[in-house]
Amino acid sequence: MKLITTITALVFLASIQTMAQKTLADATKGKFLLGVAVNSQQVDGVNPIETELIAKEFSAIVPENCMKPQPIHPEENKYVWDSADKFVAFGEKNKQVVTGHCLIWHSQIGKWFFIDADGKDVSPEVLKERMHQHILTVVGRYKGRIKGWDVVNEAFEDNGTYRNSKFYQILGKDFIKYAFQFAHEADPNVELYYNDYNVETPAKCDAIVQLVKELKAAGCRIDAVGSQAHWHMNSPTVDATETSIKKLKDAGVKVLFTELDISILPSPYDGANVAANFKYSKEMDPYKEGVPDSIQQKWNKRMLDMFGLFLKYNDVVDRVTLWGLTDNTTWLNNFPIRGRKDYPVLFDRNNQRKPVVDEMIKMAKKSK
Ligand code: 9MR
Repeated sequence: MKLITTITALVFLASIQTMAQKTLADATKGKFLLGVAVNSQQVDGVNPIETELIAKEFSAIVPENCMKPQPIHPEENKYVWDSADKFVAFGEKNKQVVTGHCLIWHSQIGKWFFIDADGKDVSPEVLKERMHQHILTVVGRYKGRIKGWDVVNEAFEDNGTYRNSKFYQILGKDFIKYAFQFAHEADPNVELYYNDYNVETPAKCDAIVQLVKELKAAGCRIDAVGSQAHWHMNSPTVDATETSIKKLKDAGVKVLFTELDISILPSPYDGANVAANFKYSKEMDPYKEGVPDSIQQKWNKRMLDMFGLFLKYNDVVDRVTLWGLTDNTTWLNNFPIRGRKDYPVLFDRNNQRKPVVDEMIKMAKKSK
């Protein structure tokens, strides 16, 4: 009898152990991909613990910076492939799904893209041809090795009007259609995404839905809308997020949560426009010495509420990607105020998985 009790106890302990060791990527398998944004140091193995966690804990990766127009195409006749090549090979080695980010964006793009030798804006024809060359070259290089591309990033303002970017000024809204056409031309099998932040804002969501309809009507391929999901403690609401998922689903596209992080800090600003920058003050950086338990519990609840939505809509939610591996490496330590201490992702500053991940694993296992 005693032996049986001991064996039962051992089996129980072993199963708890396996449960605790299971990754969130395993638990979400068949529901959606679990991704992470990766920087070049992590691909290079500068901190081997980080590199190993990325390989082990996630089923998909996206490059945090190295495939953006500026780093990959800094001058008209110069492409820099080194980091992007290593990034794609890293994903293949780890059997992860690789996404490209991003082909056309108003930010992190060389000034040369929009001007001629005299520094004047190029004509619509020249800009269109530069987009064509850029997209054919970049997408073409990784043809067959990348599942999908963020084709156009952040083309709308929060009020639903088109962002007055150089692309928009020179080509009007058709620059988006051209980008999707060129990407499809470069790799007819690759998935194509439109990506933006504050997708939960009704006016912006409606504008994106309208764009999806127009692209489809023009015969363009668009597989999904990427909702960046740079979220805060109180915004967006779970309801607003659910509404945006439903609207996109009704528009006939998949939904990807492409850059998920939930800032625990007070914020003077709710967007993700990288140009935003506010002055540092101690009041805006309250958790320098650690997060009080009551606040951590609130953050956990918020992460779990949103995760519940991803699971509920897993018929259309194809991927959830964290924007950064650890609290140490997150961009939010320097945005929109430089030099703060934020805690927005799933691994802490000691590269430890946060306890909330076990809760997420349990939720994923329970859901259909
Ligand atoms: O996380 C990226 C950061 O390292 C870069 O300095 C920044 C520069 O543009 O871009 C950050 O990533 C952005 C992403 O490419 C697009 N959506 C907003 C992200 C956070 O700014």
